[in-house]
Amino acid sequence: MLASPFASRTLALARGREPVVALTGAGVSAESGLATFRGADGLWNGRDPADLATPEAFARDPHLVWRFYDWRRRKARAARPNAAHLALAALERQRGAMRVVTQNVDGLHQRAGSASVLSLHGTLWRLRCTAENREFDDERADLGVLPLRCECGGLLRPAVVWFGEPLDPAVLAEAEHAVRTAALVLVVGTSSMVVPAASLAPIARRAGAWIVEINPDRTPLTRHADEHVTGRAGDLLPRLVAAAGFDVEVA
Ligand code: BV8
Repeated sequence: MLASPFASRTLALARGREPVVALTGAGVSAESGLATFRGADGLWNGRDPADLATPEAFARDPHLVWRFYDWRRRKARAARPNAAHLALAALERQRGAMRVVTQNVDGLHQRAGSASVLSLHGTLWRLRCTAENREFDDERADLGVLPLRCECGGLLRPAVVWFGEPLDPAVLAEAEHAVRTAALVLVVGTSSMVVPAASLAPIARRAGAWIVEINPDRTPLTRHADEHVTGRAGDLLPRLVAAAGFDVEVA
C-alpha cells in the first residue's frame, strides 16, 4: 500500500473514536464533473454564478435564474458520486461519530450514502413557494415551463440559501456544535471564502480540533490548518480512509 501522505496524528484521529467532521465544498463534486462554483463554467451563459444566486437576480429575472438552476439540476442528476463522496460515506458507516457538513446543494453526499449530512446552503432538490413560504421535495428531471409556479399561482424558487440570505439558524447552530465538539475536522474542496461556512473551521480550531485541509490549491484557511495535503479529494480521501484501516467503496 502506498505510504499515506497524511500526518500520523491525522491517521490516529481518523482511526480513533472521537468525533470527526468533514466540511466540504464544490471541489468534492469536481471529480463528478460538476464545475466548482467559481469555476462553474464561470461563464455560465456569460454570467458569474454568484450573480445569479441572489434574491435580487431572482426578483429581476426569475426566468434567467430558473434556467441556471434547471441547468444545475440536470448536471447534478447526470453526475454520480465520486470516490471522495464514497470514501466519506464509507468512513461514516464503519467508524461512526462522524458528520458531513456541506456547502454543496447537489445531493451527491446523500446519494453516496452519507446518512447525517448537514446542508448549510439547502438543496437543489427542494422548492419553496414564495407566496406561501412552503417547501417541498421535487426531484423531477423535467421542470416544464419556467419560471416555475405553485398551484396557488405564486412563484416557486429553489430552496437554497442565496448570497445575502441568512442560513437556517438551526442548521448553522448544529454545524457549529458539530465542529466545536470534533477532534478532527477535514476541510475538503472549499475555497473557504464564503461565510458563515468558512467560519466553521476557525471555530473548530479555537475549540481544539485538529484541522486538515485537502485541496489542490492553498486557500485563506491553509496557514491556519494543522495539516494541508495537496491533491484531489477523489484521490486523497480514499487513501486517508484506507490508511486509517477502513474499507473504501469503489466509486
Ligand atoms: C449571509 C447555494 C447574512 C446556492 C451558496 C463581503 C465580505 C465578506 C462576506 C460578505 C461580503 N459580502 C457579502 C458577504 C456574505 C456572503 C459571502 O460570504 N460572500 C463571499 C462571496 C465573500 N455570504 C452570504 O451572503 C451568506 N449569507 O451572510 O447572510 C445575513 C444575516 C441575516 C440576515 C440577512 C443576511 C450566504 C452564503 C451562501 C450563498 N449560497 N450556494 C447555490 O449553490 O446555487 S454559496 C456557494 O458558493 C457554495 O455553496 C459555496 O458556499 C460557495 C463556493 O465555495 P466552494 O464550495 O468553496 O467552491 P469554490 O468554487 O469557491 O472552491 C472550490 C475549491 O475546491 C477550490 O479551493 C479548489 O481548489 C478546490 N478543488 C477543485 N477541485 C478539487 C478541489 N478540491 C479537492 N478535490 C478536487 N478535485
